[in-house]
Amino acid sequence: MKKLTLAALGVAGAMIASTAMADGHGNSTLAQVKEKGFVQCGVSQGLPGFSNADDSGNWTGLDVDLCRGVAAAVFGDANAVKFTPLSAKQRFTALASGEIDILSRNTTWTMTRDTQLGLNFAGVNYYDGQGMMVPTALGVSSALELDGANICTNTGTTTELNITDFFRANGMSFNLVAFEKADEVVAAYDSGRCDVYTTDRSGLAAQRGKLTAPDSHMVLSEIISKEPLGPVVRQGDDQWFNIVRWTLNAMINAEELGITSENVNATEFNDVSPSVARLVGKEGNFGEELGLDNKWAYNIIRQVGNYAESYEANVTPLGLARGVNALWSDGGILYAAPIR
Ligand SMILES: N[C@@H](CCC(=O)N[C@@H](CS)C(=O)NCC(=O)O)C(=O)O
Repeated sequence: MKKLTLAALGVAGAMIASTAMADGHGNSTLAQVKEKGFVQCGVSQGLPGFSNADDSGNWTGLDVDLCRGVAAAVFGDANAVKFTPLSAKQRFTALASGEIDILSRNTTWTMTRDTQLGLNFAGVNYYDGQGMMVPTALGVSSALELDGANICTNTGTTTELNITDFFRANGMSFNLVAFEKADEVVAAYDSGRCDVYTTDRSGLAAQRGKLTAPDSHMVLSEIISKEPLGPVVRQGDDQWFNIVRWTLNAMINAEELGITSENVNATEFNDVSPSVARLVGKEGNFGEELGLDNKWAYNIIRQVGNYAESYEANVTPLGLARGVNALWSDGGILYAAPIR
């Protein structure tokens, strides 16, 4: 397996990506995945609610479910997936080199990541924004009171860039204390080395439980950035891009149509609306056109669930309400293109 530096990717990302996609024999990602019998999914090193392994190595989370959904769509088996834990710094190289088939790791879609790395974002599965956590004992109520603060965060993230912008824009000084591993960031903040822990607000909610005294910390009200988080694939393989994109769309559309892991089975026997018939493969050739079985979305919903089921099982326990991640029809901004 080739090891690539990000600098190399910046120069020749697209070329590297198409080499990795074609595997030297002209095989598509779908063909390679089918041949090995599983999807290799890049995830975080442990972020409760999004991608987190228990003591027996079972992965759960919203990002994990997206990968299980792709496995269900491709193999009819949501367990035909293996997970590669990656730090923020390692993640893009792992995808570009072909070590993983999908990156589903609370990764923010930005313009340079789209244009410089030979990668494509297949959609957004969680709309987030960057926040700041402080010990309640620090006695501040606004980020604008943080002049001169020591700030803990992860390297290789948008977080580092946004916090720099925020402090500069507000004429404040700060000292960045950055680590590659998220657990090192948490440990440093917990030990009092930093006044502030900054990351995506979902990350703050997820990591808070790892602190010695979670209730002695507060998240400030300021949201200093847009962090649209979503799954990423290599450029140059539109079929695989579509499979990932439509797996996400199928989960969101299933929620909108009221189809769940519990009731999808009944769609086989009962009359259903034309939209539901297309989703579950009773009508049309939507699966075949993706290179899959027409039951692709049926299998995703039956085995993994719709977006709401995944959100409620994984993200709701962190205390994060649906908010902007509600469906457009419920006042949020989740809006999946239709299956037709
Ligand atoms: N969304 C941001 C931040 C992603 C990030 O790496 N966040 C850290 C802090 S929440 C993280 O995922 N930690 C978990 C880990 O490294 O396993 C990005 O794409 O750059």
